[in-house]
Amino acid sequence: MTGWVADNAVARNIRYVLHVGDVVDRHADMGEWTEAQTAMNLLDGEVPYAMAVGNHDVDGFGVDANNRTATNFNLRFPRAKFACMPSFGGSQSPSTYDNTYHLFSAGGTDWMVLTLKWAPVAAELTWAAQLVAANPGRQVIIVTHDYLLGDGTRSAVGQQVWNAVAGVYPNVAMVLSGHRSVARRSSVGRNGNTVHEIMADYQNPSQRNPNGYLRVLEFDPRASTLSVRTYNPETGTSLTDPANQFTLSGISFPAGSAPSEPLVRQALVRASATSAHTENGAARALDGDCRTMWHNEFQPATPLPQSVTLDLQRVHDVRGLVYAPRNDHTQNGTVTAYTVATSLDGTSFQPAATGTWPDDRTLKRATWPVTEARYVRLTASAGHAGFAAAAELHVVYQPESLVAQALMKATATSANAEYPASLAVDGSPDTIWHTEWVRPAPLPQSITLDLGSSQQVRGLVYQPRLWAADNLSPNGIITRFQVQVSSDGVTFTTVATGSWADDRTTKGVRWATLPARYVRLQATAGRGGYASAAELDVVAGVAG
Ligand SMILES: [Ca+2]
Ligand SMILES: [Ca+2]
Repeated sequence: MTGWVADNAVARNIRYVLHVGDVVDRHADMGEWTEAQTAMNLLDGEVPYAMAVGNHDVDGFGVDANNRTATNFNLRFPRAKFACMPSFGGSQSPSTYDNTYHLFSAGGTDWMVLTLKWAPVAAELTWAAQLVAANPGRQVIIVTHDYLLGDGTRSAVGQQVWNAVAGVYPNVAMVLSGHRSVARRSSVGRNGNTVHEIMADYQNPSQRNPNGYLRVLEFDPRASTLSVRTYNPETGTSLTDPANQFTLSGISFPAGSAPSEPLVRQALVRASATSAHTENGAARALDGDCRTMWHNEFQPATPLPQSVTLDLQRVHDVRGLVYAPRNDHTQNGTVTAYTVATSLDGTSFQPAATGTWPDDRTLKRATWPVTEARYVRLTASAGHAGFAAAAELHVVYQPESLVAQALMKATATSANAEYPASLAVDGSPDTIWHTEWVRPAPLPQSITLDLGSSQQVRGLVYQPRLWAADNLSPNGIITRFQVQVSSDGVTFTTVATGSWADDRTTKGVRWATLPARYVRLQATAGRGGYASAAELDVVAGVAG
């Protein structure tokens, strides 16, 4: 389930993962916690996530209804792991991850996700109410375990949450819950705003189906809708009845004012350092865990400056770096003077930003004008006690503008009848173009995109076919390619040649901006001797 989310994160623009609680069935069974931890860890460095504590997750479950301490939940999902994430807002208790809030911007709207522990007590509800009131510019999604009953009315606990928070403030958009079964309602809050209350819980001890379902919530700001699908990545099946697949209209997407900070997924970045202590390699700054860090060698000490170089593995339009210092028993290594440089080739670096940061534990940022780069290098010229360390590093990018797929026509030199070229530009990562295999067409084969008119173009984004339960084949992942462009569809000029990793991650290539109406991707090598593509996009506009 979480593996599917990670695999689909870029292709589907998945911004957050929300767990409605009951991480385990038996809170005292550490084997269950280990399994849950292994599953959730697949999201580390991929997609940020928020988790609500369920009744099965607390120490008193089945024994003492008043004991709501969640010892093992906090042992396996400790606040300290998540505290330095850019979207982590804070928690009700400074020491637990029981009630948390998360801030991010998506689709032009500022959001707040608020997790409330199962059956929140008065102090927790007050904390939540104050937060919602203090953030009137944010649309709030409350995630709490017990809220609705199977008939769509609120449970006693749910009614308390409604009375204290969900029904009180005009900026509450929805309440997501689990605990029982499937139900939903839309209510009007005290201020006239619509609050969508949605429960989803798929549990059945005797059979895999209906277990293993997740909800995919797709927000469409242009249509003001929220589409909800229910999908099982293990079986590849969806539940399509109206209780499990529906579209809510009239969703409010007010324009946000918080600075948007799109981050390159850390899991796709590779890091190297000029110096690292054995236990503190550069990759520790990209693992989605605030407790681990890159640290320059200190046995024996290596003098500053030292640097970490991040390889984004493809060119992005980058404009910033977020630096999380260590947050443990010492501040040794907190970077206080820095330089950032960027590079297209990993050899020639241009300075992007230089400055100083306060010697404390807060998140730091460096920003610079948007520039094309595959490599971002942070050099620490001064640090606490003469060391350099980083708990986490994130690269901020500017989403590239893409040529509208709706205006494109795609043709290919070879295509299986059920996998035509048009499926590479239909906006769905689930559908693919694939070269013929009934009578295999040997590579090279190519797909040509007619943009409909001449455009300024500077790159191509290639989404290989994704993992799908009903089709595990990786055949056709393009591993060596050429890109050619043309103004008339007859004479083509090669603008890029290269290779891509033989995996399902989103790939790209850039070239110097030029006008073209036709863009052709020629596959010179591909998995199994085939070529396929789930989606192709053309990067429009001028670099920078
Ligand atoms: Ca780390
Ligand atoms: Ca497609």
